[in-house]
Amino acid sequence: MAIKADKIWFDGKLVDWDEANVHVLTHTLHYGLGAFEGIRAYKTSDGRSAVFRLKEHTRRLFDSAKILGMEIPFTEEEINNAIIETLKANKLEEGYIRPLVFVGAGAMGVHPGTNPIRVAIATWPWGAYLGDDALLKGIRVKTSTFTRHHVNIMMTKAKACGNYVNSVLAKTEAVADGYDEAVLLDTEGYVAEGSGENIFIVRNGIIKTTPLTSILAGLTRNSVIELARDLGYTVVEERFTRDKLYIAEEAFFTGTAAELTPIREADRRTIGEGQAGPVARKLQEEFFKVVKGENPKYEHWLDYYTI
Ligand code: PPE
Repeated sequence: MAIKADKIWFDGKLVDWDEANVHVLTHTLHYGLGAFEGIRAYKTSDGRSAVFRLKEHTRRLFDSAKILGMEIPFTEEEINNAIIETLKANKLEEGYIRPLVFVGAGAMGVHPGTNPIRVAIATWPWGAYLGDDALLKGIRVKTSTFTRHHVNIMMTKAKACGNYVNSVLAKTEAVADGYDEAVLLDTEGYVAEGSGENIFIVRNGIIKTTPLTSILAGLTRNSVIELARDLGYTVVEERFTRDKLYIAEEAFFTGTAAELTPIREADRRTIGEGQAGPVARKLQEEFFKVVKGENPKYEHWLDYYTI
């Protein structure tokens, strides 16, 4: 799917979409050392728009850069402002936001040396990540033949560009095999996460999700845990095996792009009733209320703007 908007924020200023280009010797293109974010903005019920958990996403971008030893030549506040500026420049009432920090061209060789650290922010309209039916009906997943990262091989707390080779391999395999998404196991064989989502299961009414050890600390995961506890559900962060997923009453993915996507089948086994279950549906409903500004308790997760 081709995406497009008018402007991209690039190293401190807005440039035309078609002008936001880099040299082929861009260091990150060769070696993968870079960090990115995925953020969503939603149209709120009062006619304005709001970025969901903007500050936390920007904080994670800076954390990722720190882990990777990259110094971002802007402050967090400057990036927060730049994100809003880009959404406005593109007249986007809602959409997806992709900040990217990368090592520019200069010297080649593994050592990034004094190559410039560059920052781009793109925004574009992006609907349901896993297809229009996914949010309502749920998706089919496959346990990947690719293992998720070991904590001392890739930096799993960083949303690092290079980490996503593993995700692309797993996703491509799953789609080629006729599934919607991959579930990756960790290096010890426990369920870790999707190629671009965190994972939850429900059994005996208790919601369980993978602990943060080797997965990306998803902000949707964090939000859903808080919303679920607020609604009176018990949520435990505990590792579980793939067969626990098979016998779950419900399972679902969370992520900025995927939002809250129910899983209806795993490795050809129907999960629960084979459709979005009541817990997933309830949490989805609450989540969409929050992002649309319909729950005053969570106003602090929203940064409003108007076009
Ligand atoms: N795990 C992984 C590996 C991951 O990539 C994401 C986000 C998450 C968990 C959930 O994190 P959060 O968005 O903070 O709830 N994946 C992003 C990129 C997806 C893509 O295809 O690109 C996203 O959802 O924006």
